[in-house]
Amino acid sequence: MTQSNLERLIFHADLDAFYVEVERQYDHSLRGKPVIVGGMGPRGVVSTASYEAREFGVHSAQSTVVARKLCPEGTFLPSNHALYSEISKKFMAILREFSPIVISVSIDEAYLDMTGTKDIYGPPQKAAEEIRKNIQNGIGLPVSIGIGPNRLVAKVCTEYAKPDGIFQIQQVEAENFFGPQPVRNLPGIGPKAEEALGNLNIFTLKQLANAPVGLLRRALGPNRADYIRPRARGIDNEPLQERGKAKSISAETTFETDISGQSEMIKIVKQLSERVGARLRKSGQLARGATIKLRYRDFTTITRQRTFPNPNDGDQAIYETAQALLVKAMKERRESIRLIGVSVTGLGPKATQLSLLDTHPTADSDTSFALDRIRDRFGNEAISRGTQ
Ligand code: TTP
Ligand code: MG
Repeated sequence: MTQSNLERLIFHADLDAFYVEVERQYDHSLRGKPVIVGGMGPRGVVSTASYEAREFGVHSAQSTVVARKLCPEGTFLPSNHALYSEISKKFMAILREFSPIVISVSIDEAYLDMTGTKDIYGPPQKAAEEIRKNIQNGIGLPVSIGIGPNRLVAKVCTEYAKPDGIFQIQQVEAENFFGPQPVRNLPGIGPKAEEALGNLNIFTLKQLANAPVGLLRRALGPNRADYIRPRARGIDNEPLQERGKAKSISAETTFETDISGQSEMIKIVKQLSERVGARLRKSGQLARGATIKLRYRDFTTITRQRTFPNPNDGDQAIYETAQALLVKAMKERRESIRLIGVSVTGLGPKATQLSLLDTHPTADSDTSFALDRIRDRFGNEAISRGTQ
């Protein structure tokens, strides 16, 4: 399997039947048997069930009373949250040994950005095996790992990896892999959206991906429809970052008269990139990607985003990415523009990110720092990199 070192590589790790497996470490007689952990009172609910108990139809959030009826031979245990959260911390700490960018999303689940780690850990499957081995050795628990080009595909892959396995899908395979799956398999589609889509005779992700935009927008609302449609093909360009902590630094220019020349636009993108870059470096953070915003003469506004091969704070990386996005957008819609904006997204602390992922020398960053100092002393217009 070929995978360039710069392609995005996201792992999603999720412990198997977490609470049950912890209990099994203390009582080996529970291994291989139906075990249910949860609230034991009359109003208690199942926290989780072992895979053996799942065969009986027992599942999380079900009433324990119902679970007992479905699986009378199961062992029912109360949960011990303090213990589980202590083990969860150890789990996350092991994951952090493999990547500085680990986003934990629940007690037993996290995303790891493994982009550019091939030289360190070898191919993704091997890296995932290594993680599984360290988790087994460190906390004695089985874990499943989904591997994909983005968070969305990695998450869906974990479902196929479970239990106790690894499953990988590359970006080129993602559309075919997603196509036949029911819409409900797409993270973010709950029972309500499933029903709304079913009313439109949309049952599979392929049908969802190919559905007319207007129809979807009416059924799901415009924002949700626009968000979900590319995801049905396995496309997800969001940088890996804590939800709700999304931060960006941006600069934009509105023109007194609309501009139409591409070289003029590129010049402006360069200035905006340098402005954003200087603010980014001052903030002491690295960005994971850049975005451009274009507003056309008729006020329609688009944004286009792209992730950097490595977290970065150099002007050149921002400018090159923003320029490529501009050129691409202009190919799609050649029209005069009234506003251009450039921003950097997916900001994170520098010290940790540089340590592992950025194995390349940061000449861009160093040069940009030097230019910042000159600009600080002599003003913004004093010096500018040559346009290539
Ligand atoms: P999950 O990862 O959803 O489930 P799991 O680890 O038990 O099983 P698997 O990942 O193999 O499918 O949730 C992790 C833990 O969170 C789970 O062990 C118990 C707890 N939990 C609840 O308490 N209530 C719930 O409704 C769910 C879904 C999980
Ligand atoms: Mg789990």
